[in-house]
Amino acid sequence: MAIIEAEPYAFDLDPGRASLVIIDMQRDFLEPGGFGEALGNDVSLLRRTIAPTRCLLEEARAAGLTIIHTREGHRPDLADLPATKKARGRLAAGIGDPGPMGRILVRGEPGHDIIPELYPLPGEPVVDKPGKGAFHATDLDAMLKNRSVAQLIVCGVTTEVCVNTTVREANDRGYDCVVVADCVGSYFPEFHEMGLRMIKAQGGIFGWVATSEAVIAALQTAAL
Ligand code: TIU
Repeated sequence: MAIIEAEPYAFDLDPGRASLVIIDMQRDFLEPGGFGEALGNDVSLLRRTIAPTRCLLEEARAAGLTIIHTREGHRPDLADLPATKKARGRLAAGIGDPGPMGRILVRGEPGHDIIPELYPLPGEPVVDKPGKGAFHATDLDAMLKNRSVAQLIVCGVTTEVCVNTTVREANDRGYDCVVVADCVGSYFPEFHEMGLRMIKAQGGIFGWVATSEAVIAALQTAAL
């Protein structure tokens, strides 16, 4: 066990039962020309998460944590794309349509893939998810249970959308979640701030919030 200095109070990390879950660090959200930009967003706002997430990923790999990556996207035939999700935003170029990085949010297209800085190693599961939450219509819960994972250290984008949805899903399934403040990001700074406050309020109603520095310190202590 190791202690992560966190809010609203210290988190007892059990590295043998913890997973680093990196949510949707895809080119479609972090690079120009993808889905994020199609929605009218400035993708540069998310890019500050890359360097700290890379450091944490390397430490988590060294500590032997289960590493899981997720990607939001759809089958090439779009059979798993709700009509409502396709219609939302009345976008000129939306999900499934061609863009500078291939068909937007479609599996197998360049824009759908994970950014090179955080690319999964062979053996690290990648969960392809059609929704905002990583548990909806995926085998994530089964994979975590098969590995006896009970604690999730959560990074990724965006704070108030896929990160919050996933943490809420995980919380209801009995997982303890630590959201890493500098490794999650939003196109809206105020939503990022409130997204973190919503998680840790009321005694940690959905989980904990910590810095990557604090998580790395705990991982290094556990390794001693
Ligand atoms: N639009 C937005 O903020 N996010 C998403 O659509 N997906 C994720 O958060 N991954």
